[in-house]
Amino acid sequence: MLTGAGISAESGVPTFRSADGLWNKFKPEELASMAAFVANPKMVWEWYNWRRELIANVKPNAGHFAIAELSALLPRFTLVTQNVDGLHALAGSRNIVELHGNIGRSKCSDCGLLVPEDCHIDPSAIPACRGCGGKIRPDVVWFGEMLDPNIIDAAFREAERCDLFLSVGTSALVHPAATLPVVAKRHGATLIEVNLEPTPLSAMADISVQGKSGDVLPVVVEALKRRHRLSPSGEPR
Ligand code: BJW
Ligand code: ZN
Repeated sequence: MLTGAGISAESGVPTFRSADGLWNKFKPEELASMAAFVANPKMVWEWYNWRRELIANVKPNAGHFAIAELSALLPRFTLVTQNVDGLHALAGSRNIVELHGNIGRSKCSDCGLLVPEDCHIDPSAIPACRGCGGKIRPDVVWFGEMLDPNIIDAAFREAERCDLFLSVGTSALVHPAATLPVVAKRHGATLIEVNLEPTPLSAMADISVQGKSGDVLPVVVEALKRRHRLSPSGEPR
């Protein structure tokens, strides 16, 4: 399963590319890239602090909880999320692969050393890494940066061997994440998409449902439970 910003929209987290999205005033590369951080680290940290605060004050929604239920019901389940908000974990999902990092963590922009504790960063006085003196940045994946090879390899392995791939709330524009459903489909998986609007995936999906994930996913979970006659332990009845 792959999720994107749309799954958190009903929790009040703005998406990236919708009309009222996070990128409205800026192009993605103007904030989520190393070039932006080098040119204006204060602005980039102000933006991340604003988002950290927003995320700290929201809760998982019915879509997150439906996915958590699915993760408990199915014996083999992997949730690959592009989101950095940690709401899937809060909802109780298991086996989460965070492709683009986590906004709650910080790391050194030079050597990658993780800041051990959650800390507030003052954009006017960005702390230096205790290992090498580099500037501290959010531990997320920016445009032009490699994803953690172990993480992306694990995601592709799961896409290749799954029977059913759900793509939920993603515009399917950002790679390599957007390649995962294509790979799953090529390897014979059934592809189901849930999104408010059509995406580049819609034409190849076996089922493309247009609607809010918080409305659609609980229905999908109930249907899967009925179809596979799963007991709460995930074993066939
Ligand atoms: C709802 C809803 C509701 C709303 N219910 N639905 C191949 C082809 C072309 C380009 C590339 C390529 N491979 C790599 C690239 C370059 C680039 C890229 O993909 N560019 C494209 C934009 C063209 N990729 C990269 O740079 C990646 N790195 C990489 O590939 O490295 C390789 C490399 C090799 C050698 C040298 C160097 C590098 C890294 C990508 C990192 C993306 N980072 C961000 C920021 C993360 C940190 C942060 O959050 O601040 O990740 S950008 C942003 O986009 C964020 C998201 O995770 C990601 C995806 O967005 P998402 O989740 O799809 O959100 P939206 O807003 O786009 O869509 C929301 C959807 O929800 C909409 O469709 C709505 O309709 C829907 N929706 N409400 C259901 N209630
Ligand atoms: Zn460092």
